[in-house]
Amino acid sequence: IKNSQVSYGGQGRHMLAARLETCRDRGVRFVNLSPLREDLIDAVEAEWLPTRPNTDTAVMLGLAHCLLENNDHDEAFLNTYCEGWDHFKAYLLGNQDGVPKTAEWAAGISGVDSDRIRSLASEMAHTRTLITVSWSVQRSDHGEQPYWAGSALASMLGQLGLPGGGIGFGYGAVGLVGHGVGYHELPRLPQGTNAVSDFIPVARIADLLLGGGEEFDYNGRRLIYPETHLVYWAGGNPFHHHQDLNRLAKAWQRPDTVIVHEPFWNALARYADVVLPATTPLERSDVGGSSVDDFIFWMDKVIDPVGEARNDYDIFADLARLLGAEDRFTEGRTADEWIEHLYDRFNAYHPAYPTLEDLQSSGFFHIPEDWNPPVPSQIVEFVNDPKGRPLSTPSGRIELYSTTIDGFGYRSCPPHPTWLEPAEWLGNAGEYPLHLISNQPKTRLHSQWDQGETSLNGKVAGREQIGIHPIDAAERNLSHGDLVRVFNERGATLASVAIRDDLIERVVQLPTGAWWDPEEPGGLDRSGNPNVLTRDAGTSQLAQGPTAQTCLVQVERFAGEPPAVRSHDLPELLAD
Ligand SMILES: Nc1nc2c(c(=O)[nH]1)N[C@H]1C(S)=C(S)[C@@H](COP(=O)(O)OP(=O)(O)OC[C@H]3O[C@@H](n4cnc5c(=O)[nH]c(N)nc54)[C@H](O)[C@@H]3O)O[C@H]1N2
Ligand SMILES: Nc1nc2c(c(=O)[nH]1)N[C@H]1C(S)=C(S)[C@@H](COP(=O)(O)OP(=O)(O)OC[C@H]3O[C@@H](n4cnc5c(=O)[nH]c(N)nc54)[C@H](O)[C@@H]3O)O[C@H]1N2
Ligand SMILES: [Mo]
Repeated sequence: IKNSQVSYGGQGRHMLAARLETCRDRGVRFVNLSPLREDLIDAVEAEWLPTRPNTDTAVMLGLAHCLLENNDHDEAFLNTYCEGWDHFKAYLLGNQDGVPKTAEWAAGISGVDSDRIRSLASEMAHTRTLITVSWSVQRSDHGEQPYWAGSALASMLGQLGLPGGGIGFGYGAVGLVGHGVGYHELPRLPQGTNAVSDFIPVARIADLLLGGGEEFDYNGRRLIYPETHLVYWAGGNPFHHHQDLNRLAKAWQRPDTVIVHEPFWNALARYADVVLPATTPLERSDVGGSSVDDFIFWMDKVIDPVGEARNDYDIFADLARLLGAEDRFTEGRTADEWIEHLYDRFNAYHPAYPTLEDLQSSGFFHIPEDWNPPVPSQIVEFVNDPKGRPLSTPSGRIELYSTTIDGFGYRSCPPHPTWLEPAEWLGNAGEYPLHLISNQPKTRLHSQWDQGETSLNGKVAGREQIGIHPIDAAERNLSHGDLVRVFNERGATLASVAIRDDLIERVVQLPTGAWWDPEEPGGLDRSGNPNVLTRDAGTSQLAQGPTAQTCLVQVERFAGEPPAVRSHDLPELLAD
């Protein structure tokens, strides 16, 4: 629920909590496998199976082994719809590595009771079961594996394509779940084509800046980090989203010039050579909506642009003029003229929608549900007609073993779902004994409006709160509200202690989004930003995604005079 208030779909009305309660009322049982109990609202009366971070793949393999052992797996489904069941089965049985992936094996890794893994597997096989895997588990070392293992487990249950069965991804992160609205059109800007075909996986930005000319693996290709002399950044805040911010700050010194568009004086603006002040949505008008929500909005300009702030569009239009491409960029329209043009054209094809003028005066329009009924998903069509509606995989089927990935020869991503020990986890913790969960913040979207009232109300003395188990707090002689230093070899930050019994022992939780506020370059962060601690390494050679949730830390009482938080201070402006 924390995450479904601000993301796409279901924003016109927040309905996810009510839909979950309806499920409960109809007898759906919820089982929450997570280090945090609060990942499911109390109202659904979930059973919480406390799980060590980054061990989901082991739990799923353990469940899969139980199904196999008891002949509870759907052999017919596996043979009809899946590729490579024999390979995966051999891995579950431990034929090659000598390690059968039993419930006891999974319990030893994950901390989930082996008897409960056994009984859960049986319950899953003998009732309609939906497995949902949150997006968060991909942000860890070998983060590809939990999705693949989950898909394999769901295939063994054989309920894919059935109502209320199968597997879903990211249900805890979008507001559209249970919405009953199909995908629909909205007015939108033409996207053009990028003249530059070079690219990097987004999480590899520091590697790019530090490693010009170096080669790296990505999805079967060998790519090269180009020499980078100029960074132009508009939208997004790398000093929020990136891992190991002290490393990023060093990398950020490499290019000759950094130009950013930013409405606020956050770390991105502070670390740029040129800051072009951009307007916020409150300083301009727009049409708001999402292709999976049943509302469209007129977003009226509330105030005139503050200071010298300008719309991103106008900044880019001026640049296009200087580069001799103004007409191609603007097609002769101002930002407001584009809104009119795009909306009117949309309206011509969709005459049942209000005119722009009507939308402007009513403020919003509720799209009737029967205008865009949901269409059957790709998986339903595939299950109904596996030959006629194949999946987009190379074999057209669900691949429990991938010959394509086998061909890549990646040690960090074998050709079938595999348990691989993460670089940092409770199973190898030493000097840094606590696993840090840095999840999405309750009181913001990422780093946005960190300076606002809602965000500030969630902090103590301007710093984020770190959740810690009573036993770990007692070991460190910590009380609620104490100031602590959270650290590892990558960095250190200050946070306020919140003692909680809804997370597991040796797990601490510090949400993302506090504006980065180092005392000096590479020094102590004063605001409680977890990304000075997280590791900057790719998930694997396959996806090279970020691995923020693979992170061990230590926590100690902060001795001495606490430094003031300076992240929201404004710069001193020099008069012309
Ligand atoms: N309020 C708010 N809502 C948001 C956002 C925001 O910033 N603020 N951001 C939006 C965006 S862009 C996204 S991508 C989504 C993200 O959606 P998610 O990825 O689902 O969100 P998180 O809150 O990071 O993680 C959800 C939970 O995963 C659990 N978790 C962490 N590691 C593990 C693990 O190894 N195993 C298991 N089983 N559980 C684990 C944590 O307990 C955490 O609370 O949220 C969206 N919604
Ligand atoms: N440790 C850890 N790190 C994470 C995650 C995690 O779970 N743990 N989650 C990751 C995920 S899923 C995501 S999506 C990323 C999010 O990372 P980002 O998307 O980079 O984070 P935001 O804070 O939303 O950045 C938006 C920036 O745009 C600015 N802005 C707002 N409106 C405008 C505008 O109209 N014009 C311009 N030019 N700028 C504007 C804001 O001031 C802000 O600085 O973080 C990632 N980082
Ligand atoms: Mo995200």
